[in-house]
Amino acid sequence: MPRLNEVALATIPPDVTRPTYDRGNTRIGIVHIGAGAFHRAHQAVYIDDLLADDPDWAICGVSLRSADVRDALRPQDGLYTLALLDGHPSLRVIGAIRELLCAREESQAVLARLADPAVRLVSLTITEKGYRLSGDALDLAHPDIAHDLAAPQAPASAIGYVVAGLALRRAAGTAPYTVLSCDNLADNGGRLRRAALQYAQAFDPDLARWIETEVAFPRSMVDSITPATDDALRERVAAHLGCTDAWPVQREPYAQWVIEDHFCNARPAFERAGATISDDIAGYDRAKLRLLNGPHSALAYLGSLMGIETVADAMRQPALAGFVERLMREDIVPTLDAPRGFDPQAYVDAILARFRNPDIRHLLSQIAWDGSQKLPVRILGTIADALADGRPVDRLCLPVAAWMRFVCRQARAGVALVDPLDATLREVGRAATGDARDDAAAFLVLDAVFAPVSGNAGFAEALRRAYAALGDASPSAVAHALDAACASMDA
Ligand code: CS2
Repeated sequence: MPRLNEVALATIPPDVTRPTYDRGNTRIGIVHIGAGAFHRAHQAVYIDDLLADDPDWAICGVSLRSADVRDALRPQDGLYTLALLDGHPSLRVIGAIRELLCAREESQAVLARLADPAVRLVSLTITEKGYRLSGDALDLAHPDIAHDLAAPQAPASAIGYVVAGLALRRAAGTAPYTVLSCDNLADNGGRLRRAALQYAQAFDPDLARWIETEVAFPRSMVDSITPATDDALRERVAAHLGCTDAWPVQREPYAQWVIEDHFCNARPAFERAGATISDDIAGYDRAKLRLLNGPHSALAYLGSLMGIETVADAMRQPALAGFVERLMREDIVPTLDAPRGFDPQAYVDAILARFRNPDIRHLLSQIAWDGSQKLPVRILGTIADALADGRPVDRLCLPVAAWMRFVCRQARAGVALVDPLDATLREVGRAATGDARDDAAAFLVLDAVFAPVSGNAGFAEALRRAYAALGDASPSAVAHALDAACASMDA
């Protein structure tokens, strides 16, 4: 079977949507760092919708370390297939990515792109851990950051590249690019800005001042459920297209992108592709992180302990589905500062329906990755707010306790965790005895994880209760704890 590329594009069946614009006429205007599945299923699709009207915004997709995406897509001229998962999955070939680079192997080419005046936007999806933060500040001791500070012109980290590119532009008298974080972090733009300033300050205070006054770091909220690519998808795409695609992507039909209206250089007309440009995105941001990502992580840890594989399967378990719904409506919604016109209960309804979508096989194990990075933004901030308002946090603590049990179980089984704190977590997990007081104390010293509730005695007590409530963390013990958590709140 031939490989998907510009030539093969002419042979694919007519029901597959494809670029309506002449790709050869487009110009690269965006460098995107972290060209993984989420970027390709989300932001690149919005850009694909815009290129017919404005060809100046094609994307150069950069992976920092792995050459896998470049090696899969370069032979395909950057083309790949998006499957939209609903009752009748539809396929679409996306043409927005014109160039793929692996920074570890092609550092000079990445820096040259960043310096190119035609590039006016640098966007990022590097996941929570890619920001190299410890609590709210940049982790200057992280090996990548230490490496970059010693040789800022030859960086390894995302922050290192963003700042190196800005330094080249400043030296050349080129206007800076806007830096747009598209990760699931509260105040993602603000955090990235502070990290970039802290980093630049450490080796070139003049550059830091220039960045501070000249460069915009808008915040954004991104949303679309994007299960990892599997062989079933590759086979389905090949069978339909009549050519192979080494790395198609899949997602639910729903997508949302809210972007703060704060740019220091030109920008694409995102709103024409359905994105929202807003002055105030903090409300959207918080609602999404707390009401979608928080419950996702709750399902991931509680569901994994119960031996469940996917989000949709978890939603078919009455104890789990009932618990998560109560968590959302009664514990999380009161902590939101909802944007005007936003109906939180309708938003909950929509999220629950998305979680139940039977056409999506979204593995709980994928969501369980990087718990040490996700829990602070997804659940612990909610707990901190609830405590400050004097509301009960017992139910909110159950997913956190389930994460701890999950860590212990993986550690005992000798299974590596996908988590930057893997080594530490495995040590804590191996030493755990099941005693709520001792185990909670061992986890609570992980400052970077528990920063939002640091030193709060009420939280520590509730966490111990939740941990004890999970009993031996067997499926039946977890189901019992979930029922009991709902019943006790009714009493
Ligand atoms: C998920 C998110 O993997 C995870 O941790 O919670 O990727 C989630 O599917 C997206 O944020 C939805 O927009």
